[in-house]
Amino acid sequence: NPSQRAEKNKAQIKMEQHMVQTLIEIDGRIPGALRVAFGISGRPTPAPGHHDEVANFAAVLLAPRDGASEPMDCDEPVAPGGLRMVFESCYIKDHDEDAHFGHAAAGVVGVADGVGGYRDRVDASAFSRGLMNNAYMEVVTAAPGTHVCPRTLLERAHMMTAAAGTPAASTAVIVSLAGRTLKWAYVGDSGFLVFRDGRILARSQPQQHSFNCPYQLNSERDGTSVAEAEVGEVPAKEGDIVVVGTDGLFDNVTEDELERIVRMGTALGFSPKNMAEVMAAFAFEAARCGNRDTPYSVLGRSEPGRAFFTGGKPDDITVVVAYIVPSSL
Ligand SMILES: [Mn+2]
Repeated sequence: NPSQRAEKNKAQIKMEQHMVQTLIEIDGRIPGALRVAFGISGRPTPAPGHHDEVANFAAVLLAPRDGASEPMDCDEPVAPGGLRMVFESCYIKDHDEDAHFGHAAAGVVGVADGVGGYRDRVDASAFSRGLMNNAYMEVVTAAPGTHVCPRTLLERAHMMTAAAGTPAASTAVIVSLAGRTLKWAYVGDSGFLVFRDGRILARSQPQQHSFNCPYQLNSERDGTSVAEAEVGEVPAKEGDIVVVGTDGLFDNVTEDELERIVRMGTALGFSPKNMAEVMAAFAFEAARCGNRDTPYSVLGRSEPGRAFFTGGKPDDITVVVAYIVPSSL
């Protein structure tokens, strides 16, 4: 029916315009200091003879730290009262196959990334969406106050998604605040970082069969089982910042760059939303930059036949940022 098709086209164009507008808005929020420090474009040059305040600010705030002081965990007094998680997310679509969920009261967030190799056969976002929907439903229907075990949650979500015969495949990561402990479980290259005092305290290591071929969950017997998921935990502290994301973030932004964004964002009083947007926008720019080195290009160059491989990897970018705060706040 032509009029339905016209309506659909109109809706599509409207959505694309909205997306472009969103990107411009997010882009406008990348602070000038970050642009200087990371050499990305879009900042007016100061007039000759004028002091470059932004460059100065960047130099002071973003200088790489020396390795002198690792964060101390055990010898600090534990503050009275409990902890909770506040989180926000930013999603910049490419093929729109990423999915995420979060539940502040239960203290849990997760992201999933539909494997693009299924794109020409089935809806490649089916498994990632199913997985995150099922995880969310499991959390909302749990008794209030339940400490979420990410591995159990991922296992249940996987079982439900597979039982429905959901097509395609997905990587996934779930991080929870269970009492005063941060716990995680992940499969493939969706990952997380925990920052304390502006430095990385804990991080995921991608599970890959080969370059660009991560472990993945699917409905078949040949997929990865949640028994192979990487799991772990670390005691949480007020002020910890958890960043959970898909490879669209981690392939395009280095750990050092994320550390610097966290330090700058903390100094500027960023909300979790600010932090997520700046990270996602930075990943977006880096992905489209042909001549800079990214984690993707550095790893890619070690592959045969890719000696001159530079630049980023355009992809869906999902960033969830969770702050650990006192439960009284
Ligand atoms: Mn991806």
